[in-house]
Amino acid sequence: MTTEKSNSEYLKACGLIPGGVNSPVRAFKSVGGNPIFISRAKGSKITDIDGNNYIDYVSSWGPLLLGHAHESIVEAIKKASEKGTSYGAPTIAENEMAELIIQMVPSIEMVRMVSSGTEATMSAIRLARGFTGKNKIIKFAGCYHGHGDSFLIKAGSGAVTLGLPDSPGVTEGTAKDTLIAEYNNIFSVEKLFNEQGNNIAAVIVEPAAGNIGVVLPKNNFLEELRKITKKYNSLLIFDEVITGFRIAKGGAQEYYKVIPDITTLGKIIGGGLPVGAYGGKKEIMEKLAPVGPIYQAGTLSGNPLAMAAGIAMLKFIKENPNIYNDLEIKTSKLVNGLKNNLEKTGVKGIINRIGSMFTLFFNDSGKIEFFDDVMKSDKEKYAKYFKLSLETGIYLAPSQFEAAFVSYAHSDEDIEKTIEASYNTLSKLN
Ligand code: HOZ
Repeated sequence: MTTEKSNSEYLKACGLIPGGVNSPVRAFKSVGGNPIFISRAKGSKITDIDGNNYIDYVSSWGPLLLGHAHESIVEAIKKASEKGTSYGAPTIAENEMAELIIQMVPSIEMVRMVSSGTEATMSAIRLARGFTGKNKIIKFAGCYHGHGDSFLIKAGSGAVTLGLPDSPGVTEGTAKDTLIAEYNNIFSVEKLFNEQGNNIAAVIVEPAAGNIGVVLPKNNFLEELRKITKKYNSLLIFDEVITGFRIAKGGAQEYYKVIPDITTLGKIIGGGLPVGAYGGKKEIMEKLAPVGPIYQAGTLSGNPLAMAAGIAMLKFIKENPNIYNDLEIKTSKLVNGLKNNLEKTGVKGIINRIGSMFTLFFNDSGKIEFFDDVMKSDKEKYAKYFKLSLETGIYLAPSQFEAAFVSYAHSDEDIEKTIEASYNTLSKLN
C-alpha cells in the first residue's frame, strides 16, 4: 500500500491551507503520519487518491447515516441544482424540511435553518440569553458545541485532541460567561446554580457526549438537568448535532425521554451538505427576528441544494423505520466482535456505544463515565491501532477522542472484515 500521492498533495496543502486541512480534526497530528486525500466514496467505502479502498467509520464525522453517495440524496441534489443553487428568498422546500423536523423531533415546535452545527449552537445561546434576559451559560468540560467563542472553553473534539481546549482569541469577557460543570456530575451543576442561579440563561449539553469519544449519560443525569433548569427558569439546550437522527428518529430526547427547551441539529439533517438548525418551543422561537427582537440571519440559510439533500435523508428515515433496528444489530455485532478481540488479545480497552456510534478507548479504568476517565486513555496505543487499521483498509477517526459511526450501507461482510482486521491489529499492540 502506498500513499505517495496523498503525501505530496499534503505537502502542497501545508503551503496553502493552515496545517494542510480545512478543519483541524482531519490532520493526523495526534496519531502521526499524513492525512490521506480522498478521491471518491460510495456506500461504506472511501477511496484515496492513490487508489486505496477503506471501510469508512468516520462517515464525514456523523452525517452519513445512509453511507456515501446514497442514490436518493444524489438524485435530489442533482434535480435541485438544475433549478438554481441559491435564491435568498423562501422556497417550499424550507417548509417541507421544517415540517419533517417538527414531526420527527419531540421538542421542536418551530425551527430555523442555518448552515452548520456551530451556527446553530451560537444562535441557540443568543436566543436563550435574549429570551431569559440572563447572561451566563453552563457547558460541560469535554463537550464540544462547535467553534463559537463561548464554547471554546474546556472544549472537546479537535480542541482536546490537539491540547487546545481554551483557545487564544476568546476574550476574558466571553469566557467568564461560560461556566464549566462536569458531565454526569449533577452536583457540579447544582453548585453553579446555587452560586449564580439567577444569572444562568441556559445549560447546553450533548445528551450523549460524542466529542470526547462516546460517553453516555448516567441514570437520571438528563432528568436532573431538566429539573434544575426549570427550577431556576433557565433553558435546557440539547446539542443533538451528532445524536439527532443518529440514535433514534427523534434523537437522544426521544431515546432518553427528556424534553429540552431548545435543540440544535446539524450533520444528518444535511445529508452530507452543510446544514444546521435550531428549534424548540414556539414561545421561545418567536423571539427571533423578524417576529421578535433577537437577531440571527444567513445568506445561504435554507439553501435549496441543502434542503433537497436533507429532505431526501429525512424522508428515507421516515419511510424506513427499520433503519435504527438494522443499525443496532450491525453495530452491536461489530462491538461484540471487538470486545471478544480485546479479551482474546489481552489488550485493555473499554467500548462505549449507543446505537450506531461507539468508541473503543484504550483504557483500563473499568468504565468510562466522566471526562477524567476519558483522559486516562492511552493515546499512543490508539495511534498505533489507528495506523495499523489504516494499513488493513479500515478508516477510523485520527483521534482517541472521537466516535466511530456505522451507516446503513455497512454490510455484514464489512463488519466481519473489520472484526477480523481488528483482531490482527490488536494482536500487534501488546
Ligand atoms: N463534531 C465533529 C468532530 N467531533 C466536528 C468535525 C470537525 O471539526 O471538522
